[in-house]
Amino acid sequence: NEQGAPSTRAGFVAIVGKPNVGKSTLLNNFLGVKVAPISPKPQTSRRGVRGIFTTDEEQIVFVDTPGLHRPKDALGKYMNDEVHSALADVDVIVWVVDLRHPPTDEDELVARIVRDAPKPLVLVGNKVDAAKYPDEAVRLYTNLLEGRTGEWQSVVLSAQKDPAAVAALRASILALLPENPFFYPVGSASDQTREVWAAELVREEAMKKLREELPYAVATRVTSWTEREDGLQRIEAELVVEKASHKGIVIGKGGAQLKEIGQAARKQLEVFLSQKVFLGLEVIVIHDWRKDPEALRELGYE
Ligand code: GDP
Ligand code: K
Repeated sequence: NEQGAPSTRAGFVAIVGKPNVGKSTLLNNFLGVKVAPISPKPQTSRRGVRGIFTTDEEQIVFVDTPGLHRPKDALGKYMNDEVHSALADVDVIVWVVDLRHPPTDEDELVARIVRDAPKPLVLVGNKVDAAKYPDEAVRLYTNLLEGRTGEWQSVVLSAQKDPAAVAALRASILALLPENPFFYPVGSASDQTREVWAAELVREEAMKKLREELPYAVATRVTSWTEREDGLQRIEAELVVEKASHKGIVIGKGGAQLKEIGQAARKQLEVFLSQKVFLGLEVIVIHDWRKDPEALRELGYE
């Protein structure tokens, strides 16, 4: 720009579509290298953030669209302000459909919403790898957008099997974003997975509570991370100690210590993820893990 300052693009993107068309698969592959939201700007912290993709100059914040998870249930409150204002608030809408099948009622419901949304739209015909009549399907889905006045484009791909196509789609989305400063500052560890990031956060909280007792002897890892339909993030993590005697210290009297660690870590996770979190913590013993190269590698210490 005129001041010579580096200009950045950033914006909010909603991935919509009926269940099972591949939205989560697409999002996960968009993120590829996942970046943890470090500390959101105050005005953005209330959104349901699903993930963030950041390059040196660009940032996509993928957000939830309340009310569009189960289009069928939304039928009654279809013209519901919630969905419309959620979509009016984003910069780009990505509508995912499953090319293996022709549109259903649910697709038509979603189509009606996105057709009228005043935002750039990308129609993604997914699962082309398994579609018998992809061209025909694309035509049928495209027909549902008839009458749309706003800008739109379409792409056919396999979210699961074609990373190059997913990357190309991400590039087209980036090109549609407005000039904006980043909404989330970029963390230094931008090549972390969300699991590694969450494990580190749990470890930090554990270290705060255990500082005197166990300065270095706790490692953490996330063993599972699933997401419920309503957005709840269910995260299971392990605190790994070196000795059976350490286990008792981490757990504390009647489990009080572990409970405190869990509560503190859960609160942090909820702030950063802007989602409700269930955090399950377990303490396990791997004898002398700090001297065992394999254990170290497994725990993320290269
Ligand atoms: P969502 O409910 O829209 O988030 O859909 P998911 O991402 O959970 O995917 C639903 C199912 O479709 C899963 O079993 C995926 O493995 C599968 N799937 C997703 N993308 C593709 C694809 O490109 N090709 C094929 N054949 N299956 C896919
Ligand atoms: K899903």
